[in-house]
Amino acid sequence: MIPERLARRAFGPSRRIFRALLLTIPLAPWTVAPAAAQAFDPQRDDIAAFIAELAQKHGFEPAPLTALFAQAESKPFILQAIAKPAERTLTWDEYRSKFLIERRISRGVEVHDQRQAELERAQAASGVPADIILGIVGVETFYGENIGKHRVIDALATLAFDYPPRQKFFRNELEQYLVMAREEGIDPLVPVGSYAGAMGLPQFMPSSFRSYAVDGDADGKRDLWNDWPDVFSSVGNYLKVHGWKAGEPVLAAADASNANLAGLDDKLALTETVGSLRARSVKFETGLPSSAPAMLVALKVAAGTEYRVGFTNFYAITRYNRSHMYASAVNDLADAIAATRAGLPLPAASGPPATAPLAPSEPVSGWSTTTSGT
Ligand SMILES: [Ca+2]
Repeated sequence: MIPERLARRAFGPSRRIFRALLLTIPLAPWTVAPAAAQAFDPQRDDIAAFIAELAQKHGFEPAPLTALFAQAESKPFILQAIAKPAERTLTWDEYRSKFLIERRISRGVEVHDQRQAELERAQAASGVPADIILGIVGVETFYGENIGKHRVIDALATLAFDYPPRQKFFRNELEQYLVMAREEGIDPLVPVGSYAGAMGLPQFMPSSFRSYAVDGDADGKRDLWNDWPDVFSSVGNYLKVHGWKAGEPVLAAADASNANLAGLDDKLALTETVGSLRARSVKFETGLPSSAPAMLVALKVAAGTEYRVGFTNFYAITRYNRSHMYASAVNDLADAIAATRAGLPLPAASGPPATAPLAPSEPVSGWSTTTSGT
């Protein structure tokens, strides 16, 4: 699954960065995994304690949980995948070319044409354009073609019990998963997802599923594996809850070649406004008012740096995956799908790269957001 390896988008929404931690512990003992999958021993102290905790907190019967964990397997592949050092940081043009391929655009147009009414309902409910929803699902799983092949129970239990660096995060996700399965009437042995437990077409982690998944077709179930209306509505709802503003743009191409970037904050946050960026002589076009929150997005390309100005909706997409490049790719895929549907030429791959360097005090590495998904 090339996109997952490149982008390390294994966590879907709410994923966290832990690459830096991994790089400091390359010889940690848990990376020396057994060769074959092994069933968990539910009598193991930490697993027995986890079962007791779930029984106390959520009223689960311990016996079925014990039987469940006896059927879950610790997977060496998952431990290897999670501990794999991040690949070289891709430049934006490299990253973009992985996602903005002709088949991903044309398949997005097909899905739109096949499911237009469902997309329009999701758009009406959330304010998020259908093409952005398709952009997310297209980047995440190629519209469901790459949803992952690991049983979610195996992925989460392996990382919760056999991967100490992230055990707190994954024990919580495992807990959320078991509660989710009970709420949704799902056999927890059945769902599959990424090696890190991201589920379904939109790659929601269990905590995100419980908080943001929506029953888009009102059939009484939230099904992000098979039910397209639920997928579309859930992606729209996730972005809406994370601040999407209906009718507003995601970003604008920018010329920062003569801009004053001194002291500009490189955080993935709306630290500027349309007016403050203009005051720095960043040139871009938007109908948004001067007071509108904004951020300068610096995308490293082979020939220099391509600048964009991201607005509130850009920031909302980064709540799905905390990466400038991810949000930019979703935007560009959405634009390409929209242009193709309208019979227009594809938007330019990128603007002319500006070569103006950041001010010396700027942490340049902080600008080149890695593809490590966060
Ligand atoms: Ca449903």
